[in-house]
Amino acid sequence: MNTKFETITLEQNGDFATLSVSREKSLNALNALVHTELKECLTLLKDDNPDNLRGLIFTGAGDKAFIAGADIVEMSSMTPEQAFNFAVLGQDVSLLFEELPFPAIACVNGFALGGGCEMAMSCDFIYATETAVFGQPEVKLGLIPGFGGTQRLAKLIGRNNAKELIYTGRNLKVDEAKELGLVVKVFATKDEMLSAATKTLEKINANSPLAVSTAKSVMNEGNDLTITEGLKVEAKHFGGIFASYDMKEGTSAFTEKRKANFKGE
Ligand code: DAK
Repeated sequence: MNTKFETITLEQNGDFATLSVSREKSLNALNALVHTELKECLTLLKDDNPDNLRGLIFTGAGDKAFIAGADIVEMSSMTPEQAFNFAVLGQDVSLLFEELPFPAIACVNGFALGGGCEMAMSCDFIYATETAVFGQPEVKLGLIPGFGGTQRLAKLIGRNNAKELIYTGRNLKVDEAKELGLVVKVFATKDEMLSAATKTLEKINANSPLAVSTAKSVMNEGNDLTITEGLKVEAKHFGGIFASYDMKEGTSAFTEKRKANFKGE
């Protein structure tokens, strides 16, 4: 696929790829071009997946920041119409991470503020370095979170914790983020984090890709439903997967005491 972007990079490594926001001088702040390129790249991965990827690592260039938020310089001169278009674009990108047919791990190396924290939360889960700092400081700028922060943060760490963070706009060090369940694992260096994320993707990829992708979409769909509605969605997909090659292969391999050879079909 076309990997020639100005503000992001996509590097494939076997079954997986690493997607990085690459505006190190501005601490990888999200401007309209970053969003446009992320949207183009993620749409292609979601719809065509030309390289048959099975997992994505999402990170920021350098060691100082994952993403220090939406680009405040660009936002400061936006008209209401441009701000609306910017919001829609950012929300589209956040939804695309959820709609990818394979897992996406956010690897947070440094500041993940505002839109950066929101993009990390759009991935399936978050790994972070010891230097990672999270926060939704929008109210300090006279804004509110606009790429899903008011919704996703509350679902991830509970409404009261999310309100305290969003109303104060305070930063959160990695230990507290881990304690609250925002971060799953913490690593000493970026390299250690990226190699652990690759190992996690390898472990996931040893399972049925179809089952993993179905679990992802059922869990994301259930996030917006009542428990009764969510269980109906689960039952529908649980039944549907019985028609798959992978289900037959996985259960046969168990009874034949051999390793399953999944195809993702
Ligand atoms: N935007 C633009 N440039 C940024 C930036 C940002 N968010 N964050 C940092 N930079 C730039 C700095 O201006 C500086 O540029 P130069 O002066 O070198 O040209 C360079 O990156 C290095 O930053 P610092 O010199 O400030 O570095 P420090 O180590 O001193 O401080 C910092 C690091 C992360 C604490 C600090 O840079 C900082 O506070 N940055 C802003 C963090 C922030 O407030 N982020 C949240 C942005 S608000 C919406 C949808 C979504 C959103 C809004 C609306 N709609 C629905 C419409 C989302 C809003 C946000 O994300």
